[in-house]
Amino acid sequence: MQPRVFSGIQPSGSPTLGNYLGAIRNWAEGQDKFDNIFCVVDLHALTLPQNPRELRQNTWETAAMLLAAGIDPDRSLLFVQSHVPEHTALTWLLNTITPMGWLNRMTQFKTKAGSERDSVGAGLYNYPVLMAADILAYGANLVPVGDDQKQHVELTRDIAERFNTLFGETLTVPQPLIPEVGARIMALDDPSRKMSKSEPAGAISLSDAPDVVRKKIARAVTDSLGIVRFDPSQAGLYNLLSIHRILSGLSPQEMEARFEGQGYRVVKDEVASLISDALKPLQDRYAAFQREPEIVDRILAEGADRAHDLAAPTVRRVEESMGLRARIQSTASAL
Ligand code: ATP
Ligand code: LTN
Repeated sequence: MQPRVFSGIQPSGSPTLGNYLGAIRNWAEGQDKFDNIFCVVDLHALTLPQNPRELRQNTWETAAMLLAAGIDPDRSLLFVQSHVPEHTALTWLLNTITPMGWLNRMTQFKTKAGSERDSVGAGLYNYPVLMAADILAYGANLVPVGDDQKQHVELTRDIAERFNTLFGETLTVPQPLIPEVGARIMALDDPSRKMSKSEPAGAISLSDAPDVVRKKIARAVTDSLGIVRFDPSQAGLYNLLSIHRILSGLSPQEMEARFEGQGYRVVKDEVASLISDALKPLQDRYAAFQREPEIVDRILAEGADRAHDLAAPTVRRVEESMGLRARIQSTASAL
């Protein structure tokens, strides 16, 4: 049996180049190697204020973008998180065994809550437990994510292990799958911050037209050294060269040789062209889904049914283990 992969993306805005290079592209490429489940995590998006109409629109767009980026419904299960009630049911059960101290350590909460710690919704604090429920409900073995989600996958492992210790072997302990390059694409306007769809100023959207891409890359923050080196201390340039590297397939040495004696303008022009070339086929397929939106709706409806069939037995086992229901199987342990 192939290892099972589960991953998710929030419909909190327009998917970005960071989402694509850090996650979506790898999901699409791994489809033949794994048993794949991908989810548009709308309940996670609700952890920060959303306009209901925009959330509905972003959920559809994100799903259509995943399909346009090569997620193939014949090889992967694609659905919307809120359509499958097992996610919230399992979240509550896992909440009861997750120590507050573990959640207090989550850096994403600290970044997203900022100085508003007392006024943000409790859902933002619980966010990682919902993510653990997403993964554990399907018994996923691998979780392909960008670098920023590593801590949440580690927490998911801890929760699964704790559950198994308390109630007997029930949950599969997953592993993160983080790409060697592209795991952390930085914001164009501030290379110390990650590119993020909820902060569109520094982001390239997957639907940006070539002239928009060119303008955004031309304005990307670099430095005044004027030397093209693949060196993390030149953060802005390093970010552009990392994007180049993934899309062109050139090694750092090859890139340094190619740009020797050239200014940053040349690098930026090439990076912009590489991005637009990579996005073109995706944008064409996306436009086709916009013309026939019911195709996407049907894929999501079927996905939700299949996801429910997969998740329900796990949640049932968790409930049985915790003493909420009578056990069905006669082979149950003495617990
Ligand atoms: P938000 O801005 O709402 O926090 P986001 O753009 O950070 O959203 P998510 O939906 O939280 O994106 O993440 C989807 C996937 O994309 C995750 O696997 C995440 O690790 C990855 N990802 C997000 N941003 C980047 C980035 N800048 N570089 C690489 N991977 C990224
Ligand atoms: N928290 C993730 C999105 C997410 C996810 C998941 C990723 C929600 N559930 C399960 C992997 C597996 C993020 O990218 N911000």
